[in-house]
Amino acid sequence: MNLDLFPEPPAPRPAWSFSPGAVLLGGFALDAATALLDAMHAVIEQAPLRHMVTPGGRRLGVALSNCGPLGWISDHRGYRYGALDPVSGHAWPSMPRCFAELATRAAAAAGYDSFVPDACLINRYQPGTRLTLHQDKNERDFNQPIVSVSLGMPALFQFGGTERSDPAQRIPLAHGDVAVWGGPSRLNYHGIAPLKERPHAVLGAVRYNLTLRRAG
Ligand code: MD6
Ligand code: FE
Repeated sequence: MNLDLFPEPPAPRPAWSFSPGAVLLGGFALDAATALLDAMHAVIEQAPLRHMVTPGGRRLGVALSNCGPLGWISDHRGYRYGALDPVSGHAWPSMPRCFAELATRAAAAAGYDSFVPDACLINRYQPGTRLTLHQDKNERDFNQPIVSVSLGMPALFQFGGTERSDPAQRIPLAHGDVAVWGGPSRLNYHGIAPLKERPHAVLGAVRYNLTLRRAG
């Protein structure tokens, strides 16, 4: 019998490699999720989530913010990293220690030693939000991996090859999952399929993604 006082723990999902140099660590962030969310909410109180504009004039469906010494920015001039929040004119909020520690541990678990992030993008998705296929190539050193933490509603990660037209795998991402990728997959195209409305028990109809990078 399963009394409510002792709910079944989620079935462990092992780590698996979905492409050379790319590893999905199932549930790796579950133990830290409450601390990560508290810290994230403190960051977005200082640097609110906003819809940036692409160089082509399109409004991004994902709402985003940043913390750490560098933040990712999109505007009519292009995509880049910058030290200042263009909305406030102030430095981005500092990176919470629990973000950096989790990123270093996850990178090591995926085979990337001594990863120290200097930028964290915070992305918010709502039902229907998608992220079209793109490459992450605004960082200086492509030898550094990226650590990506999923919180809240589940999503389908589309993961292609180095050409936009390459076929894409579809990888389910759940609350607490951490994807680490680098090496031969570092410049592969990827995106998020339009989010279905499958509310998370605690967060509701929202998904947050933290991507931790070495940008500078
Ligand atoms: C997301 N992630 O999971 C979007 N990029 O919401 C990304 O675009 C991404 O997860 C580089 C590496 C890992 C990622
Ligand atoms: Fe990306």
